[in-house]
Amino acid sequence: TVSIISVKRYISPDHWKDISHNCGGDHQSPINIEKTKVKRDDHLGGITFQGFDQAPPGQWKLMNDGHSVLLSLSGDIYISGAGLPNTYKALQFHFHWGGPNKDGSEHTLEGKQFPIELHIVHMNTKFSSITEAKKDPQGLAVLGILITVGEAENPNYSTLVAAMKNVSLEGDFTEIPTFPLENLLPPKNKLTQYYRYQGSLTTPDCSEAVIWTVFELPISVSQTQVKETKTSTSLHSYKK
Ligand code: SG7
Ligand code: ZN
Repeated sequence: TVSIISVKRYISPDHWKDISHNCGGDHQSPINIEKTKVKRDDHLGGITFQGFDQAPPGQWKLMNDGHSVLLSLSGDIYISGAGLPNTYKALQFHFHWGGPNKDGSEHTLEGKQFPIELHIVHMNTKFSSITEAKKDPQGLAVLGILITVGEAENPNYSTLVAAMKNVSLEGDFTEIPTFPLENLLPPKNKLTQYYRYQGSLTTPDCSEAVIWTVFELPISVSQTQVKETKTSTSLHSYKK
């Protein structure tokens, strides 16, 4: 008998523009954030978080999509204010990390890369699908949370890392109990310190449809938790 095996071709980020025109655009993410080039804008103000302080009913689905480990959110979770042109609904969050011995944040601060980066993806409520939202520069709003190594284990992160071990291969999924999303944000009194710019999705098709908010302060997890994240799952590559 002959078996036909389908092989997924590996495409490095340098060649993403060959498969998706957007990836060669002028407003591509991620970026290196340099303080000397940032302008302070006191009119932006703080983000209004809605539904971040409670665990919605039911469970959330965690899956390995090949580029990241992604958690599909349910419940009424929204952000607005802070210069955003509308209210944005939280759809999913996911993580980016490097190889076992390589940092993996996508955004860098003054050239410094962090071990892991968390993205909470929100869609402008005037749209009803990602496909529509991706065509508009104000279609999506992503919150970027940098993750650094600290002394203590982060209890909020433990459930997630434990569940990641169940989605080690592309296409795998599992269910996990919901929790208040604010558990994954920097401390409340630091949330007004963020960087804002107009950018793109960081994976193909690289649509330039994202209002980025990258928090200045990282959250911290233990060295063991970083290691567990990096080894739990196998993924493709990133721009960084
Ligand atoms: C990951 O990054 C997934 C994608 C996400 C993409 O591949 O999380 O999510 C889905 C649902 O495919 O794309 C549209 C979208 O959220 C890029 O997201 S990112 O720019 O925040 N890294
Ligand atoms: Zn991302």
